[in-house]
Amino acid sequence: MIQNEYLQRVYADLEKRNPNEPEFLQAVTEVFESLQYVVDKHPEWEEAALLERFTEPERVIEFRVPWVDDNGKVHVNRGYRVQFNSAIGPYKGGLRFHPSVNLSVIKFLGFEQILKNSLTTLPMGGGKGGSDFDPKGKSDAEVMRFCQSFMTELYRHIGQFTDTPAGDIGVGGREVAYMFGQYKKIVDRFEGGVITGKGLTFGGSLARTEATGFGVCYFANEVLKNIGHDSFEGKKVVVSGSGNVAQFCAKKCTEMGATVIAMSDSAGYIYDPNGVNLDVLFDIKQKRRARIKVYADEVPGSEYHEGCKNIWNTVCDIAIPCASQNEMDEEGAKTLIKNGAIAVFEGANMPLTPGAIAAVQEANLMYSPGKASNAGGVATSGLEMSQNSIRMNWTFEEVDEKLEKIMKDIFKACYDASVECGRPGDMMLGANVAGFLKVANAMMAQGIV
Ligand code: NDP
Ligand code: 2IT
Repeated sequence: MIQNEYLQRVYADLEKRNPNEPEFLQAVTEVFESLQYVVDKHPEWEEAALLERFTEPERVIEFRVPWVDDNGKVHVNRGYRVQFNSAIGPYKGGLRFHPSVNLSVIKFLGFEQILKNSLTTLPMGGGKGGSDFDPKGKSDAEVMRFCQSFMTELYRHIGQFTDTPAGDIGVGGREVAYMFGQYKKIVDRFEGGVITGKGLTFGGSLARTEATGFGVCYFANEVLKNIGHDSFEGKKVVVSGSGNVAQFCAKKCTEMGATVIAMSDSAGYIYDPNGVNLDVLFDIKQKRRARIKVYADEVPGSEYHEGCKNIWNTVCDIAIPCASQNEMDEEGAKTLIKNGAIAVFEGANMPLTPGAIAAVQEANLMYSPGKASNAGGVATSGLEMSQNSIRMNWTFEEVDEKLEKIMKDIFKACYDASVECGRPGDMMLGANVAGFLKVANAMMAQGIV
């Protein structure tokens, strides 16, 4: 519940003006519930209409993306880029290609990205984009033609000092490469810093592919150590999803001594009591682009269950949702709690519904919001841009070391803010407050823009 009068008024107005944007309103509510711990100390924010400006994107771009499939049929998708806030740096954030993409989803992601990027300690503003295009089942040639058409419009809005996109759901190395190729052809310049997640032979950074998933585990490890006086050692972990974030999250927590016993895709989940064989999983997902069901056909002792949400019925110590927004509802969270879980760390953006967050917090589980625990991906995108600017490549170890330090620093910033607000260990509160204060300070300094 938002108690503060100013925040209530801004929210009521936002709700009135954006009635068809439930995901965006959900993300704002979560943040406002935290900001009420600091807003009273800053009457100057209200005078400067700071929260009204903070919740209104600086620019929203929506465009037509026509493309031709392998049979010569013409398709039209919708493209988006929401350039939300540039107070502390150029807009930065991924592109999502998924049929569920709409303006509400892109605005919620762009809004979260402002605070996440602020937490990384790097100079990056917040933005997000994407399309309702579904890359699933499309040939490489179709994906290439779509990416080229998408970039033929997007190119005029981006640049290393303006806005730097990257990947997200449905956008990985293949898509980033096609988009970079088209950008380079149109502008006739090799501008590495225009997009991140590039291939290693054309300006990509070692460890960017691994960064989000690894970062989630580095952050989780800090929470386990400092708040729970515990570690991943010997823990049974459930990781939902089986895409980029889930794969490398599973890899790192296995390295840290845990056993990953279940993973999913949008159709269902696999259970492997012996620990998911990541060589097999990576081959199925990265090389064959096949369904996770194939894993149970190939690995003796494992099982496949239809329905991705049922993954939360698996008895485990730690749950790390790494698929999509609202993938864990209150019922899922309560089942985890009943089964004795000690922690939920978000790998995806906003994977827990408000009811699930309330249940997890009430039961006193360790919890981290995505904007803190998955910030390692965009942080390493920032490191990719740094390398592009200085025209050098750091080793895997160098990047990984910087990533780990950034995740530790984010934990500390969130923890310190939670202490200052009188709720030590509340990582949601800490992340929102620490992320916001830096942006607020910059916005106040820059005048009414
Ligand atoms: P991928 O496209 O690589 O993988 C997404 C995974 O989630 C797939 O297994 C997919 O299954 C599953 N999934 C997607 N939508 C749904 C849904 N509605 N319900 C259930 N399962 C679903 O994406 P990423 O791994 O890159 O992204 C995962 C999450 O992490 C997203 O929330 C993203 O915003 C966030 N994130 C990503 C970062 C990055 O660097 N890539 C950085 C920070 C956060 P299927 O194949 O069946 O669709
Ligand atoms: O949600 C995210 O932080 C991402 N998809 C990564 C964004 C980026 O610019 O690397």
